[in-house]
Formats: sequence, structure tokens, C-alpha cells
Amino acid sequence: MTAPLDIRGFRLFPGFLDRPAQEALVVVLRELLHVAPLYQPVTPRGQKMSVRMSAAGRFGWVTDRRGYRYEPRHPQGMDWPPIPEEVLAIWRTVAGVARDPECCLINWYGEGARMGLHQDKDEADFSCPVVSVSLGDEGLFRMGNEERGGKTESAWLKSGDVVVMGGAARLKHHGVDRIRFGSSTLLPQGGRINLTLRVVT
Ligand SMILES: O=C(O)CCC(=O)C(=O)O
Repeated sequence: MTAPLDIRGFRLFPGFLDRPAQEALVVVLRELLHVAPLYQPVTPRGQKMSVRMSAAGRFGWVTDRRGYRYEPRHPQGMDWPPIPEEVLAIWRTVAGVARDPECCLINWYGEGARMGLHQDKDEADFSCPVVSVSLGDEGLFRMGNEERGGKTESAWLKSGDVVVMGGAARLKHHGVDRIRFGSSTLLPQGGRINLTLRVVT
């Protein structure tokens, strides 16, 4: 494993997954999304998010008119499927903590989808990082500060890249300004999948 790039405490591992590993992960995720389909979440203020979401693990992160929270079931009522072993293996290599993730949030970005700057702070234990895995089209990832506002830096995340948001970066704002739709051949219909692995309790 080559040394990660450090941007404001965000540790970027470019090309962490090679193409065969990315393809294998897509196969596993397709099966998973068959069991726990993507849905379009709504913010507490009632705005539809542009990404579609699902999850795996003991908990999924959800948002609706009742707020942001972790839930043990998909909005359609079924249990979330288990986090695939291939995904756990990534966490165990880079996370640097003894605990395994309890949530693998799955975000799917179609053409024009984005994610505003936000903090991941619905978890109980901030000593555990959030680990992100990117697949498919490139996404422009913006990294900011713990407080709102101030300078930010951006990096294009490519298919197979992994980012560890821990330590000084754990509560820093981050988001995805846009994707380069069609920039990758991994997903035949285009689009970007991002997994974020989280310890929840
Ligand atoms: O899509 C990404 O790269 C980031 C996703 C994210 O920020 C999140 O799920 O909290």
C-alpha cells in the first residue's frame, strides 16, 4: 500500500482498488441493491436529495421529514443486508481501529447529482474514522473545516480511490460538487457510487 496523500487530515489513497477489484465490488453491490434498493431521500426540510441511497450493515443512515438518523431497517421495511466481506477488508486495511463498521452507506450519483458540504456527526464515537470508497465516474470532492465556511480544497476522486476521514479530519465539512458523468467505463450506464463506512454506536 503506497503512502496516502494528506489534505487537511483527509487521507487519500489513489487507486487503492485495481480494476478487477472494482469490477468484483460492483457485482457484489448489484446483488446487495437488489435486496435493499436505492431510494431517493428527502431532507428534514422536505427537499429531495439528488443522490439515491441505500445501505448495508446493522444500521443505515437515513433522512426524511423526521430528521437525520441511523435506522436498523430500510425505509421499505426490510433489514439492511450485511456489509460485504470485500468492503470490510478495505476498512480493516486503512481504518486503523479495532472496531468494524456498522454501516456502509451507499450513495449513487447520476448525471447532475451532488452532495452539499456537511459534517458526518450522527455517530457516537468520533475516534473511529469514516472511510469512503469511490467507484465509477469521477467526483469533485471538496474538503473544508470543522467550523462552517473558510477556505476549502478539492480533489477529483476516481474509481478505486479510498479516503479516510479520521483524526483531525473526522468532523471536517466535506461534499461532492459535481461528477464527470461518463468519465469511467466501470458502470455501463455511467454514474458514481460512493460507499462510506461508519462505526455508529
Ligand atoms: O460521495 C462522496 O465522496 C462523499 C459522500 C459523503 O460525504 C457522505 O456520505 O457523507
